[in-house]
Amino acid sequence: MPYTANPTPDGSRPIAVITGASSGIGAATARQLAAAGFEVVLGARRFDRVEALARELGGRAIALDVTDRASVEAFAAANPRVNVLVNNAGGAQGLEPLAEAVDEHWRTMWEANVFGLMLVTRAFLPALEASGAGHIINVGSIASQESYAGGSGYTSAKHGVTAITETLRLELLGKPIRVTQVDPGMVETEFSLVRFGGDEARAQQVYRGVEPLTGDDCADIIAWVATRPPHVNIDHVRVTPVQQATATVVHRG
Ligand code: 8X3
Repeated sequence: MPYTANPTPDGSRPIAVITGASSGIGAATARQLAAAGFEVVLGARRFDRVEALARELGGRAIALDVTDRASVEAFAAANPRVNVLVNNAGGAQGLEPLAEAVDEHWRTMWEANVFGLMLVTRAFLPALEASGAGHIINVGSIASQESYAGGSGYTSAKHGVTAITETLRLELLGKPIRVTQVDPGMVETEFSLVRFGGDEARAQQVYRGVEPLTGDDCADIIAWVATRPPHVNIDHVRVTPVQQATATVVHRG
């Protein structure tokens, strides 16, 4: 659905920065925000993919590792103006019970989903405030609100995202910055393939008998929240396929 970006207070073209923009929800968000009139700045580790997308959308691509402070600070320095920041980078690794937790999986998940979120947000806060009408949109997960067996590394990291979103809402009160969290359930992207280390058969099982959300379904919500009037703050949106009631209760047809 087409939405239209709000005019900026200084009349300049609004700029949206999207992390993890090389695929899935991030890439779909870049497309929809560009269609809404934003100039899009795409950050991702896979620079070749993000560069091609930026070219297609008339935006800019920058190599970005959200877990690396120097990379994040260079990314922010290259983008002194920003109106909307979509913190989408993140993901899951493994589905082991805590008794068999894999240190490297936990480190990766906490670094990407939590520490990286802090680094990017901290780096862009001055520019978001200076814009006069900034917006931080954190992409969480159904795992930001629920726990499930085997998921403790990912669910604890995504619960951390919720804590950060809620904290920002308190700390930024009185400043012209909106804060939103969008929590999707089952979305067919590279998420499960990455989680299961490239095991396609296992990844496909996750969506067996379900019509999952697409990256576009989530991007539609992100574009919608980003284009509400500047005084309206959508705090939280949770979205699942109609066949998914909770993280673990799914109707498979
Ligand atoms: C992905 C949803 O249920 O695999 O964020 O944690 S779930």
